Amino acid sequence: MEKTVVLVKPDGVNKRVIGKIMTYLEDAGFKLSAGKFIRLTDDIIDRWYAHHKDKSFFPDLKKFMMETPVMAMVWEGEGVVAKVREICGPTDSLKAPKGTIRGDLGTDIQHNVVHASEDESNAKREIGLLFSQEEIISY
Ligand code: 3AN
Repeated sequence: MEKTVVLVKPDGVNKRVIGKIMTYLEDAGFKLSAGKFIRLTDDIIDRWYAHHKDKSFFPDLKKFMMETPVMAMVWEGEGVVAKVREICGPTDSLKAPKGTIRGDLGTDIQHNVVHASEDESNAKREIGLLFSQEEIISY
């Protein structure tokens, strides 16, 4: 079954909206297959955001992602990668429509509450970076 990675970022952890975010995804019919708090390291963030490494906002992004542990989750279901991206809304919370996670709970382009894998190959890469096979359950 298709899987995707969702991170509740430090702004979401601080706002105490982890449960709300899970509810958006459960209400959409998806299944939580794994979840844990992880303190992201320098090395993981470099690999996670390799496409942003040369951007001016990267040092700030890295600092932000290390402010608290993130809640890392694997969600499963048909079409989960694209559907979860829709439920999250566009990157900039200020432009995200109401009804999306970022539109309802985010603050701006950096403080946008969640990460969701961009496509299936990134989902596999991100699962490999954060989870071992035995942490991902079927039920
Ligand atoms: P998405 O998370 O929607 O796939 P990406 O991969 O373009 O968006 O960006 C990853 C993260 O980098 C965003 N969630 C945001 O926190 C940060 N980011 C992206 N663009 C900017 C920007 N112009 N200024 C500050 N932070 C940014």
